[in-house]
Amino acid sequence: MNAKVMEANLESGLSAADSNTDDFFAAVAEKSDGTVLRGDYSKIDDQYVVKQDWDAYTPEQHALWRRLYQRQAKLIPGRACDVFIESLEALNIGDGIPRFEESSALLFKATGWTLVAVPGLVPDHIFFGHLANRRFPVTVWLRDPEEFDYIVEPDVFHDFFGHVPLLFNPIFADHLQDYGKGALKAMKLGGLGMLARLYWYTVEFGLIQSPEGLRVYGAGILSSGGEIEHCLTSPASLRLPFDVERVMRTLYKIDSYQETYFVINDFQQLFDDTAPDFTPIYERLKALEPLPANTLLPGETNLSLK
Ligand code: HBI
Ligand code: FE
Repeated sequence: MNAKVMEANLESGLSAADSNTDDFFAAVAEKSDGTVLRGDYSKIDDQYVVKQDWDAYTPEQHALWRRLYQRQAKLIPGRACDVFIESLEALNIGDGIPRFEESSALLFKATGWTLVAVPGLVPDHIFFGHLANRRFPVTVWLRDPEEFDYIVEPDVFHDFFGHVPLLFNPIFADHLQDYGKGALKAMKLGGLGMLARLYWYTVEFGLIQSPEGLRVYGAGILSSGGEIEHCLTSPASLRLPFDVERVMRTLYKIDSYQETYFVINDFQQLFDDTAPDFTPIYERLKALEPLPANTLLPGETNLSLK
C-alpha cells in the first residue's frame, strides 16, 4: 500500500465511493511532487493485471534482490513470527526475483490464494476486489540500488517478501479476504480511512505474541532493514494490545518508524475481532477526533519489553 497516495486521497476529500479508474489516474497517480506512479500501466487488463515478464529482469536486478533477501534473512530469526519463517523457507526465493507463477501454485495448494502481477499501485476498488477473491497483487518492478534502504512506493521486494509468506497461514489468509470484502463495503459507508488504519497497523505493521516473546507479522516491518529491530526493542515506540476501535482511531506515520504498534495474541484474534459488521463503529468514530500516533490514553498500558 502506498500511504502517501492514500492519505492524499483521503485528505483531498475524494470520496472513496466514487473513485474509479479515471479518478485514479487523475487524482491519485499524480503525486504531490508532480511525478506519476512508477509502473508501466500501458498493458493492464481490466483488473490492472499484467504478465510478469520474468525474462526481462537483468542479472543486476536479481543480484539486488539477493542482497535485499540476505539482509532480511539474517534479521528474521527470533523476530519474525513462525509462519513467516517457515513459509519463506518453503518458497525458496533467495536466489533471485521469484517467478510469480511458481510461488502462486505453492500458495494455491496451501490456502487457495493466487498471486497476480500488477504494474504498481492500483485503485482501491481494484485492490480490494483482488483480495476479496483471494488474489494478492504483487508489483513487478524492483527498486533501484540507491533505494536499498527506503522506497516510497511498494516494489516487488516489499510485496513479495513482506506479504506472500503470511498468506500461507489459513487464518490470516481468510482474514485478508474478509478485509477485501469489508473494504469494498466501507467505501460505500465512508469508512475507508478507518479501514486503511486497520490495514496499516495489522497487515503492514502488526506485532504478535508468541510463547518466546513478541514477534513481527507486518509486511512493512518484515521488508524493512531497520524497523524490524526497532519495533521489538525501542522504548521510543508504544506497543498496545490490539483493539479494533482504538486502531481505527489512530493516525499513522508514513515517513518514519511507527510510534505505536498494536499487538495481537494470535491470528484467530485478528480474524474474530474484525469479523463483526463495522457499520456502527464507523458511525461512532466519525464523531471522534482521530488520535495522534504517539498517544497513550488514560488507563492504557504500554506492553513491557522483556
Ligand atoms: N495497490 N498494488 C497495490 N498495493 C497496495 O498495497 C495497495 C494498492 N492500492 C490501494 C491500497 N493499497 C490502499 O489504498 C489500501 O490498502 C487501503
Ligand atoms: Fe504492503
